[in-house]
Amino acid sequence: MAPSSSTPRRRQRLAAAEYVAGIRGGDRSVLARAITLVESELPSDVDLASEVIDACLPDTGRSRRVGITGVPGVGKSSFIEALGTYLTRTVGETVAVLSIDPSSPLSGGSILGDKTRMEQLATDDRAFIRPSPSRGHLGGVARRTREAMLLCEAAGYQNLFIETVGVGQSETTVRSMTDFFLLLMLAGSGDELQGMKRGILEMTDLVAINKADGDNRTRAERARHDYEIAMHLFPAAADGWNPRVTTCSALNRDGVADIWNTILEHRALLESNGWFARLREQQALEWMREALLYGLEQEIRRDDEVNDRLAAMREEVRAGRLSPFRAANELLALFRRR
Ligand SMILES: Nc1nc2c(ncn2[C@@H]2O[C@H](COP(=O)(O)OP(=O)(O)OP(=O)(O)O)[C@@H](O)[C@H]2O)c(=O)[nH]1
Ligand SMILES: [Mg+2]
Repeated sequence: MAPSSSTPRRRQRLAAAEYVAGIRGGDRSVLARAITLVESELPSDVDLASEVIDACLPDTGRSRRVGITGVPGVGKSSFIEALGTYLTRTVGETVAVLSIDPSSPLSGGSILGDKTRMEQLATDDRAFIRPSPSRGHLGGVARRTREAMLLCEAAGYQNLFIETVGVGQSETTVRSMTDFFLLLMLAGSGDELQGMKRGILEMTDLVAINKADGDNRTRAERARHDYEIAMHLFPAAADGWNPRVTTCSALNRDGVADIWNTILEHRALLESNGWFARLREQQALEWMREALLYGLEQEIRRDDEVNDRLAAMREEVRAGRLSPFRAANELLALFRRR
């Protein structure tokens, strides 16, 4: 398939039933078009998108949802290529890959980068790769990723990988929509252990020190040891899973099968102790909360009076003449009075 142009082409929409039938039938081009539909901000598309998602919902929930994070360049895409092809070729399962990259206005570039870094997966019949929606703030991107994920599930993909750059809030968002959270790290100077946001480590199910190859192997083993000690100090998680630390080489495809077995083991544990159902409930509730906040924000943005007042108030707040809290309350009151 030729890389698609980044200029949005307005293609004709299908009817809701056509999207649903295509998705259920595993038609990748219809799936891709349905994802474009849920990514659309056009009010006329929003209702159609909801209709498609509602119809797909009964077919969702059966995949393994895995979040993969780590700093730029740690090897997330290479790892997904290695694990993805392991699943499609050795295990014989299907894989869909989505990414969240809200920070980068240039993600048009990284899309092409990802396609080349996932060369084998990109041309694999059992895989579907969807670049991140490049526009919009995290809330919007998160909503669209969640919905894209459900569409992929309805299309029958057994494993879903969501890649996110580990530099901000996006990990929390990805954590809230996945079952298993994998953090890729590099063996560094050790300073990063201190600098590492504890919050990210605490929500991680598995830390994998990547690029454990060549001269780097020993350092990777040492880093593994350090992280094991650091994570051991965390209070035990309520779900009964003890986070682990391992090493891998996405380049040489070492350790990838072991990591997959860990993901399966985690799933089996959570299913046997009842936490898996709770996890999925939490994901659904979080989706609702996000959709509600997002919808409200959109409504507020569409209100001209509120927007004019908002523009004026920004100046007042910036100059310190008005408290941010008062400004927000006044805007809400104005919105309610409409
Ligand atoms: N030696 C070695 N190099 C690796 C390994 N995994 C990835 N790389 C290299 O590291 C570079 C970055 O890899 P990517 O897979 O693009 O990393 P990424 O985390 O997806 O990067 P962003 O998407 O930009 O955040 C590439 O040049 C890879 O070839 C590994 O296990 N060993
Ligand atoms: Mg990448």
